[in-house]
Amino acid sequence: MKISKALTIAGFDPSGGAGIQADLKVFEEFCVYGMSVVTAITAQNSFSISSIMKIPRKIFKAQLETLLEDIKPDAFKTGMISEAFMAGDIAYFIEKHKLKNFVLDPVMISKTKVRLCPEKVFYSVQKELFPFLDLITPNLDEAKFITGLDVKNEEDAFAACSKILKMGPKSVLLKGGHSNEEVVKDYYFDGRNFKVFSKKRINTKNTHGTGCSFSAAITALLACGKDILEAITIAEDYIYGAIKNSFSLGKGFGPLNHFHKRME
Ligand code: PXL
Repeated sequence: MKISKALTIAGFDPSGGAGIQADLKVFEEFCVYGMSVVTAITAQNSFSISSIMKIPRKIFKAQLETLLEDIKPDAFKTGMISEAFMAGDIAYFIEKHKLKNFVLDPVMISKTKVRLCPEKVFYSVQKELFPFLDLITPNLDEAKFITGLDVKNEEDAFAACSKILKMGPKSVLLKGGHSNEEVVKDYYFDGRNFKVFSKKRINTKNTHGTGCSFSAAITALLACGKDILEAITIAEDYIYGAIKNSFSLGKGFGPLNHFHKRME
């Protein structure tokens, strides 16, 4: 029996909705064996992040080194990167172990408006990691930060995606969920194919960890051997179902329903 393996390099969310916790839950839903390297421990619930401990370099690097000298993931993703050295260390191990199928979710600010990746750190991410990316999944704010462009329509989206591709990633999925539109549009571009995924907006506040879960689903599907566009197409449907079946938990933003497929 061949079991596909995926790795997430991300932050720890005790509330279970975002970060490593979300990623591992999603990997499991696609029958992919999940592994994780932690970048930061957040103290958070559904409405706030009260404290963050960034993982010191020695143990961050040791996690990657020890894991990867033994097991090679079929695909991997990064989420919250809290220190500049992490980008350099990840790049080093990508080259050393010839890691493939890399999805980067440029996590910058949490839903509760806490900065998870300082701007200065993101410049290191850009320099060290963009050249290795098979896919980057920015939301509108992150795309604006990366490109300086406001995306208000399809033409803007094409321009922003084109600009990001020039920085190294092989493909971009620009997520429109943070717009105020009734139809949510995600834009995919790989330099040849430009595709728009449109969905009717689901009105719910229970969307904690949507970005993490989405990039985790794509990563899991890449680990299973799907190509990027196929992986995104399946992940779009999975996330739509997970938002549609999301639930209230705590006083703030509840989580997605990661196991909705098993409840049908
Ligand atoms: O959704 C962004 C995100 C990523 N990673 C961690 C988080 C959050 C948002 O709260 O806590 C660890």
